[in-house]
Amino acid sequence: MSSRLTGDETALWKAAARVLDANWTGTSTAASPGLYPHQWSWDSAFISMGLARHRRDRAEAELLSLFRGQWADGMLPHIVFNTTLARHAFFPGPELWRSERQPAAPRGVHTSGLTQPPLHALTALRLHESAPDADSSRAFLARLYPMLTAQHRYLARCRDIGASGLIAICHPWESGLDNSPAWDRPLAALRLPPTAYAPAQRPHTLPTGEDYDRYVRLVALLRDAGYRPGYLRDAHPFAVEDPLVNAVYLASTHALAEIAGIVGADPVPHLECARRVHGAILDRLFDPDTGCFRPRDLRDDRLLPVVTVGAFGPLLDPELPAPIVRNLVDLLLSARFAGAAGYPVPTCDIQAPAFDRGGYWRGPTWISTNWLVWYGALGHDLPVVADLLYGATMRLVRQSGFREFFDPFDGTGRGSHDYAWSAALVLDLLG
Ligand code: 9YW
Repeated sequence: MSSRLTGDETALWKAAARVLDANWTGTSTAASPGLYPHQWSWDSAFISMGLARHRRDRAEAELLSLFRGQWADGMLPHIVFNTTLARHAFFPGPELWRSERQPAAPRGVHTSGLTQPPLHALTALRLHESAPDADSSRAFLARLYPMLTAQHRYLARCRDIGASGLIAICHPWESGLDNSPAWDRPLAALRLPPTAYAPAQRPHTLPTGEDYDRYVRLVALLRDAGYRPGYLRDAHPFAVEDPLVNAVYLASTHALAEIAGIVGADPVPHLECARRVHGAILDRLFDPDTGCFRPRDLRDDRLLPVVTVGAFGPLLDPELPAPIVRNLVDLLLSARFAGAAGYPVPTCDIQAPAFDRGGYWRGPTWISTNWLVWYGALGHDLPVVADLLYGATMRLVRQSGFREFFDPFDGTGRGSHDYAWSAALVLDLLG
């Protein structure tokens, strides 16, 4: 803990550290006690950043434990199941994914067959930047580098479905923003076979009903096709290039180039990949008419209509042109986002018909997306925006605790309590 914290900040820091301690399973961190008892991929990356400020040993263990679930083709799954828990501790559990039947999946560990935003190289570099012991940190990076490289190679080889340099998500869960209104149109267009899974098995705080039914059917299609890259590319009905996912991919690709330099590997292939992704984000996901970024549906080659918090993802691109940065800041501060929300950043444009202040990723503020926009703002030297996000995030957790998500107007906490990434990212922000 930093010695320059005020009394109030020290209390917050200690409360956040207590959440991470309580959620530690001995080898990794449960995303939230009760509701999400397993290890989720991008949660793990955020959590590791917080652990780095509190329990460095656990920060490294967290990432290594996640990569135990990495498939032979490099795919890093979005859930690594805790096999010591009852089989039905979370639905959908291993029985939906059946990873044990996939030749590429690791033995002795059950995983999902989808991935999530590839934040991990950025996390690894951030861990290195705050490391007390440079030699041991370099050794850790050298151990992780081949796994990170394999993860990025998988994405470039198997997820560049549009042959554009960008990676595509094949399921809303892969975006991390599960029921975002961004996915409404491609989901509505699906013609899917019925499934045997009953939505009633889900806890009431999670999206259920017709959308949920579609999520499960999409998984069944992927699974029955053996999660094959050829199927994903040519036949799977859901394939979207998302600006937030691709901006995270780009930031992590830059981080991978830096890590390569630190561990004595060649950074050039990563820099070349970064150049391509940067160009493709601008060419394919920026809409000059509205001045913002939106996801591209690869199945009908159109930009999706709703503007969400994902529009600010490209602030993570260090080379984003200055006029576009200004557009994004204007949009962020406007009445569509921070201008009308006491506790920004709402996850959907407040003026969009789909906006729902209590609807999970359809409006509420989340600490993870706040952190990503804050980090992007710092990279573009936007102290006013960064301070706004820092201040809003601290007010949220002071007022409502480490909740899963928050009402963007009055800051009421919603969803699960003691949510690990909310605590971890507060530790990272406090420094
Ligand atoms: C689900 C664990 C996950 C996050 C996702 C979030 C939620 C629930 O919780 O998903 O059913 O997978 O949407 O981003 O990783 O915290």
